Amino acid sequence: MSEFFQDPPRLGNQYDDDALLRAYLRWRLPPKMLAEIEPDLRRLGHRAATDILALGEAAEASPPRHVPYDAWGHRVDRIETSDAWRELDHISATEGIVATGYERKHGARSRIDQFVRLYLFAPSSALYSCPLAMTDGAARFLEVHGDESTRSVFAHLTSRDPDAFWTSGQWMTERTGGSDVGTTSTVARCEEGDTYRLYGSKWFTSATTSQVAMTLARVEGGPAGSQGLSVFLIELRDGDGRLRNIRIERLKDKLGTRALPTAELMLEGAPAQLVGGAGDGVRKIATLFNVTRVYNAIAAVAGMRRAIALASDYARRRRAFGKLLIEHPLHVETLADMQLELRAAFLLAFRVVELLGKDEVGEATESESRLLRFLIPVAKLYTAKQAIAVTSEALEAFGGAGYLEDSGLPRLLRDAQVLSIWEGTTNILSLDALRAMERGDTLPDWASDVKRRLSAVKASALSSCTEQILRAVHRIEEYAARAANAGSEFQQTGARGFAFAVARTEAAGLLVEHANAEADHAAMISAKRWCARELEPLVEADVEYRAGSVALENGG
Ligand code: MFK
Repeated sequence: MSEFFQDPPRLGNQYDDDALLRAYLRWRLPPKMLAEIEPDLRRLGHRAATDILALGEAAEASPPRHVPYDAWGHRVDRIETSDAWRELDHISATEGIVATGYERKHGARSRIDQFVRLYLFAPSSALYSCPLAMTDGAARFLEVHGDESTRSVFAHLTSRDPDAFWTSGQWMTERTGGSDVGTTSTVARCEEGDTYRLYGSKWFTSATTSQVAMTLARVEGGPAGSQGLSVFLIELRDGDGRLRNIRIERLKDKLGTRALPTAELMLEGAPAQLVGGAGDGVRKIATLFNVTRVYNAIAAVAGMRRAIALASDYARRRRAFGKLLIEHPLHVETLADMQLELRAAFLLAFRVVELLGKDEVGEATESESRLLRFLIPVAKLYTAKQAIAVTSEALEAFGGAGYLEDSGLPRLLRDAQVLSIWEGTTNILSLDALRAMERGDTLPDWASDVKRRLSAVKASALSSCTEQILRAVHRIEEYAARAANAGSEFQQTGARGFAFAVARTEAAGLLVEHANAEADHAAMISAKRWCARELEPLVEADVEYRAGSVALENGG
């Protein structure tokens, strides 16, 4: 009797195999542009399943190491990374993962081109996508707030030449936390002109092997709060590769993102350049973190797609109860739910990418710019939470193998878990969306944008979906008006429910618009299923009860 061995899941070309991605590109790109970029995407899709995947796995197997001292007792603070990690840096330059967005060969649509590359690259890259996010955010920051003196750094950050390519870190988080950034205690002492020295500690610093970093500090004697902060550019090392008055305390011991060197460090008079003028640092650095939040959303949908690709392949190999998993109706139903979640999140994330691209080249209307400001936190918080749910479900689809480290599967979930934590937690972003809505009076923009897009939907099979979405928009508007009357505490209590309702309704509009344009069976079924399941109940009306019940159950 022969022994049974289960086949592991396999990945094919991650561009060719992704029907949703290809349908989206056919829908949103002019055929000429798609024909131009498709060979690159197909090649990257192949690499994502072959050499880049192997490098990502090698980087994960050989995490970074902090070497504080050399053999003779000198403080050296080296962070040793694997060859694979460094190779991923080179590949991200040559594949133009950041550069494509700044070359703007296809105008506003260049961001679509770029973020599709990221989508293919990220899930194989062992989180090299994190330094790239910070690099892109820093590039955008310098494009908006920099001047002649920062031009060469911008050129490094957006280079395709691996020898010239630099990455940037983003050091906002201090011991006081990553959310309440206004309490930053790092002090900047002026030397002359725009040159300062920074003193303080940074608790989580992304990608500490980067050549530069953007950080916040309070110019000595400046006012408290976020208005008193300014943004600084640090070049980490001198010509001999030594850190410039920066001491690395330790690398963080994290649940996931293990190939990524995240350090805790002390700034002991690190030379830094003030960029964008003194003060209003949080408002200015928002240019950076709005970009990194879009990366987060794309990484989230890319992670979901990878988990589903593996689970779907496995379902075609794994036999149980006499047939393949893919022949079991309930298993198929579970995979279909995951795919639907991905489809909705994908369209939401790329909607934000489209708006970002338009905004950056000056083609967005004022209303679209306000919409972008509102939808960035909504898309980030929603896709992050769904990525955790979908990757968790995918692990279950493998049974016990999904729980074994050497299957490589648990990493999908560990790396998804960070997505709702960094770059603004779910609650912080829910409150941010609320503020963006109020300050910009954005809800009418959003409602009329959804209605305008639905008005173009002609397919009669989608008419009930359209009605459901219009009702949902109406309920959201009613809720927002009622919450505004009830006061800030009521609004804040309901902020998460509100943000999720907006996310689901926005996604519903996009699913219907896409189904109408493609008239494809999967798109139609997805739109109907989503509208039937996700649009009721949308906003929890009873937020007062919710707040009260928490207090009661905790003895308050
Ligand atoms: C693997 C484990 C970890 C790995 C580590 C990786 C490295 C670590 C990475 C991190 O550190 S992740 C944590 C990153 N932190 C954040 O993303 C910040 C989260 N907190 C927020 O987003 C808060 O909402 C915020 C800090 C902005 C609140 O601060 P304030 O001082 O109360 O801000 P306020 O008053 O709301 O806004 C100040 C100004 O900024 C306002 O401008 P105006 O006064 O002109 O109106 C805001 O409109 C503006 N602003 C705030 N958020 C904005 C924005 N503008 C545009 N876009 C936004 N998103």
